[in-house]
Amino acid sequence: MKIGIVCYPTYGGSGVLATELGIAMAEKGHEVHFITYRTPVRLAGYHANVFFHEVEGDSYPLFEYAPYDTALASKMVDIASFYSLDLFHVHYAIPHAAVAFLARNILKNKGLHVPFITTLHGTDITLVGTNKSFKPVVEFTINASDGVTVVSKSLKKDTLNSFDIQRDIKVIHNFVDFRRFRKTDKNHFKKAIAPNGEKLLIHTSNFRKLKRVQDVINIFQIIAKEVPSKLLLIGDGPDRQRVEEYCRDVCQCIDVRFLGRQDAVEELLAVADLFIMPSAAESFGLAALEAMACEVPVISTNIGGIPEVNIHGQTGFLSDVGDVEDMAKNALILLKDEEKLNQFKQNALVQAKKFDITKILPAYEAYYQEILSKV
Ligand code: GMT
Repeated sequence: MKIGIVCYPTYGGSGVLATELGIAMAEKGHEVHFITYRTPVRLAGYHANVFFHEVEGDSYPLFEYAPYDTALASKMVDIASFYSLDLFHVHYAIPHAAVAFLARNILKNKGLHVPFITTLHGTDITLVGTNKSFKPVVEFTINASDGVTVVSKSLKKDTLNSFDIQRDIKVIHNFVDFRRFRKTDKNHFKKAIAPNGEKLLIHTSNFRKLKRVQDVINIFQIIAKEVPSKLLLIGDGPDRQRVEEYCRDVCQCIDVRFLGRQDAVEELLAVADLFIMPSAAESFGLAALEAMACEVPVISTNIGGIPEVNIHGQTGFLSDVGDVEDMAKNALILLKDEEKLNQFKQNALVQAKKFDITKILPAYEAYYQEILSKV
């Protein structure tokens, strides 16, 4: 198949998943064309069968903002026509589903039938999508897509509850690539970070408000009073500065390291004891899955799709959003009992294997075929 993938190229989960999916499809022999405004962060290096097409929006004195949607639609039409694409797979509804709808209609007018599949990832439904500035367009374009997938059962429920949906929606969970995310021997790292055998806690996110990174600091504060520990915070985003200042105020940042964006996050996960995810919204929790693949149990909230990944009392623990005492208490149960911690580490790996890319990829491939068979 010749597949056009449209996604955000940034550190967000939707862009990460879209990129990993595209690369895996290309490795299976499909021709994959990424169409977006910058090289996606996980598209490092050369991959046979992978093309990248940058969307360039020219500025003009009349535009306050360059009209990205129009530039993207034009690029999609150009690439689909020149490379004879079979289908588009667009990730994150806003604005990609509406743009794909436009591109599909322009191509149809030229006698080309290029269907599009929309994958809903989370905040395009739960936060941004229901904003009245976007809702009518999101609802219309979900219904007008040739195929729609969501990344969890929870997100499917949210979509059906928030919009008037007149079509099937297929659940295809997030996945993890074990060639990259697995426990490796990085003990020299551990010695450098935790020289006295302290426990190592880790959080990765894009530091948006809904990630509640300040809760991570508060959880850590409680834990560190009872068990010698270190905390690594990986990532960057709008809340980083505020949280770093808060951290300086409450604990002078002793034992807490802000590492910013890290490409080799799996090397840090490989030495971690617990992953902390106190999010207020999470359609799936890809970062938690990547941690579990590296044998790191997860202390998280019970929101959205997280319970489909992190099993309470087996692979970690679930708490209500904002209940930092409960999350700290749960973390301490594991940190104070080496045998239990090791059991949870093993359970986390077993659970993560259910989401191995080699199991999830065929579901996407079959769905592509199903949509193409209807054209
Ligand atoms: O929250 C992020 O980091 C980015 C966001 C996105 O849409 O780009 O991620 C969403 O998609 C991921 C991949 O499908 C999911 O694993 C995340 O749970 C989801 N984030 C939210 O729902 C907040």
